[in-house]
Amino acid sequence: MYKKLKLLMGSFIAFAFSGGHAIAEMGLNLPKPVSGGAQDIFDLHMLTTTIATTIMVIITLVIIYTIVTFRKDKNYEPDQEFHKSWFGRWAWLLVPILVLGIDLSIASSANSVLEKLWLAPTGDDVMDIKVTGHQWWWEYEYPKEGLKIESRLKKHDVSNKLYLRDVDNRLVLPVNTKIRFLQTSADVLHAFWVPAIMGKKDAIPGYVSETWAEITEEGVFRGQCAEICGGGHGYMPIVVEVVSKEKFAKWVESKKSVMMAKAAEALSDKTWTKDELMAKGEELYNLKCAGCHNIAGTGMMPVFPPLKGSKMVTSDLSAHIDIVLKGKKGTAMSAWSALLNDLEAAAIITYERNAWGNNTGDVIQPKDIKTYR
Ligand code: HEC
Ligand SMILES: [Cu+2]
Repeated sequence: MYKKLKLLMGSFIAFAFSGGHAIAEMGLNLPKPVSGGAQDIFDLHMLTTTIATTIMVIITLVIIYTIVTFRKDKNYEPDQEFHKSWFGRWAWLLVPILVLGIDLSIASSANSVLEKLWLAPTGDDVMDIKVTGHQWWWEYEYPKEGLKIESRLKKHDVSNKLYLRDVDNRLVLPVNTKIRFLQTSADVLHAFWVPAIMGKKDAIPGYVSETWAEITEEGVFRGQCAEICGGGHGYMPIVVEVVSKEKFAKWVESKKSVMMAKAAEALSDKTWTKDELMAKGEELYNLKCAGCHNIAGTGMMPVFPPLKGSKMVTSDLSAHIDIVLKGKKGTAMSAWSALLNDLEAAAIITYERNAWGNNTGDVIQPKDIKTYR
């Protein structure tokens, strides 16, 4: 028995310490807010926590006092006439009034915070960011700036402090600017949430929900998808980098030139060699498709089919191109046509048809994709 208990204690302690990285992240309070809205949420949280803690302390003291003072071994005689006293009569009215008063003082501040967070500001000085949740990564669009960014989990080893909290491409935003986040989803419910910056709303397929913030501090702020969205829900962190307006303008220019170069490459009439397509395809596949179909193309049955040895991938080319561009309704295989240019789609499909022993020898060129669009 004693041995068993020791074993149990041992495993409990091991478990508690194995959560080291999670615990390192765990401050005692909400993260420090860096926008008016987040500050309001923070203040509301402090108000309710203060009220709740005060009530808890008072009640605990009363209970302790009661237990100690009125205990049986002191031969305390219970007061049988208590309900006839002044307090005994009025307590039934006064206590509910007190409780309701506390409730309403919380509710009215909560309501004004909600009203402020609910409606995003509009106007020329408001910057829009379209946030699209995908299984399992984030797409950020800057409509006015003409920019698009794909942000995915950066793989880390478990000992890293930012384990599961870092991404390849950050959402870069200017400081002291009203920003409206237009959230939607390409597949299932997600929620774009960075606690230091704004309130939380679901990203819903076929619908746009708004959150907004005016961030008053430069820095790096982290969040997570806050609506359970399938097996990769824990693998779609959010990293926002807030920079000065000048730095932001420079960043936009540099990103834009990279985007233009990529677009020009895709539009050129060049005929690509198999090796070039395979190299590009492998990189893109591992980044965008392997989350479901696996690096080794083996899929994850029963939901995600293997591409290695798949009948479609080894024979039916038009069905293969079709499912990659248009997806398959009602499954997690979404349409990639808007997310891949002709070159990228050609490279990925060439890779899938030749990797992992698929060896079809097929080489798909960007112009082949164009005819399918
Ligand atoms: C979120 C998960 C997910 C991602 C990411 C994903 N797929 Fe799929 N894919 C699926 C599912 C689920 C199916 C099965 C659909 C069905 O029921 O027929 C599928 C089917 C396929 C098929 C058909 C296989 C067969 O034998 O029927 C191909 C080809 C394919 N995906 C290619 C890709 C490519 C290329 C990418 C990356 C650009 C990709 N997929 C990304 C989930 C995913
Ligand atoms: Cu999600």
